[in-house]
Amino acid sequence: MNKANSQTTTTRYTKSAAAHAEAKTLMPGGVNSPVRAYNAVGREPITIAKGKGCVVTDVDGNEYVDYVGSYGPLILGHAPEVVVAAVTKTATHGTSFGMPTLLENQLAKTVIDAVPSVQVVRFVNSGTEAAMSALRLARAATGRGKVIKCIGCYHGHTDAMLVSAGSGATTLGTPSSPGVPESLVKNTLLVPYNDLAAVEATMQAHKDEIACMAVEPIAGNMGCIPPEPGYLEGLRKLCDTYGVLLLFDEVMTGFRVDYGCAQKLYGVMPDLTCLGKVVGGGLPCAAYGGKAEYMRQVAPDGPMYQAGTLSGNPLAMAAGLATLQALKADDFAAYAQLEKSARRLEMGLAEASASAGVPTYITRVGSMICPFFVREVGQRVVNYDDATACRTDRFAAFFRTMLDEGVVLPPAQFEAWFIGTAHDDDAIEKTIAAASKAFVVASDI
Ligand code: KE4
Repeated sequence: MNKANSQTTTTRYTKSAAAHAEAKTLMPGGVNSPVRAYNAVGREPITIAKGKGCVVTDVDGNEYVDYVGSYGPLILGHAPEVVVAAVTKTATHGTSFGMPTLLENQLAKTVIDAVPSVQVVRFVNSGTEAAMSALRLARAATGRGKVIKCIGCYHGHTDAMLVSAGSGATTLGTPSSPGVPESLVKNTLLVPYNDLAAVEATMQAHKDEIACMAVEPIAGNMGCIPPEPGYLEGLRKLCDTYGVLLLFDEVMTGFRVDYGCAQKLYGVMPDLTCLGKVVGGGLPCAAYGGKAEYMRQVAPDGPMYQAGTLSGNPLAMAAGLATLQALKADDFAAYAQLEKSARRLEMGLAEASASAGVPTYITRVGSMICPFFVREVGQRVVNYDDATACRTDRFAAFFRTMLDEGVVLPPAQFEAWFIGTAHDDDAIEKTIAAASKAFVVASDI
């Protein structure tokens, strides 16, 4: 193991180490979301002091090119002027009312105009809340109880979705967390991602029992795994055949891979859509939406209950609006820029891993990218089994060296990296140079 990587707290990380030591006495794992604890990469987390553009600075003053991007929301980078100005101005007029505001109308109109399948939308505060609510709506609208989800896809921590796979292709899930009783997951059916036959078999075996098929149109929670050609179209057809609602969880892909989300990129229309991350521009905001015939069943139009104190709050609405307006500007110029930067990074990573003799399978959809540390050259990653077979030990070593070189990545092989409009050529080239060193270190593992 490279000497630098064996050190968890050199002088470079002294203040982060102290901050984390204190945090662990106060919060579970010293964090407010488990992935931030760095358990998958064998070192302590850095504590961030500030961010600007594509750079974050830790409490020791170290600067990093950032590909976490808050796990997706920061498509414009940290503290973009347009968002800061909008939030600051809005805050001077109040932060929350518990009464309707025009900002909610404005963001709702923007979302409905942008997302092809969404006719009516409800704002909530997190992706978990969006997925939980959309699932409840699917069950209410169909009168059916079961849901299909893909092994390795993540739809937030609502009980029904905290399900791990048993053996076999089509499995009744078992709870993936203590505190989730069997009774709450017995209606959750699991299939491998990118496997239409398993979906058809499940729908056939549970005819008239399934309310919806929930899926990330691009799986972003086991790395970045694009749908195989025909997969999404096949899900649409199967859902139509069996009277199952198709729920696209676009919390991560929404406005990320296309202004019209993955559903526009692939031309497949779901019945319900979850949004999050980018739609809130870095503030707590998410949404679920879809066809009016379903959404009009949500209270108070209809009987399906869902509520939230801070849902649609002005600060999140202002941040989301400013972000989407920036993405739309100059005929969606941001997406062309993101594509250019992401393609350059993809090529650079491929060249660096090849020259270090480290087998990788690099996936990318727009500004979501993931180098999988596969075991053999030529191996593909199309589902959870493929992803979990990767050399996570090599990824961890790669991660630690990248951090020492001033590049901070999502701290697990099973996360996507996010490129934003603030990642300029210098940042991309610095990342590729760091990766050249980090792949050599990983090759020693
Ligand atoms: P939140 O409840 O974390 O806002 O959203 C849950 C969620 C729902 N659906 C998809 C497709 C998601 O990617 C997420 C959250 N993504 C993770 C990233 N792997 C959030 C990071 C974290 O858990 O800290």
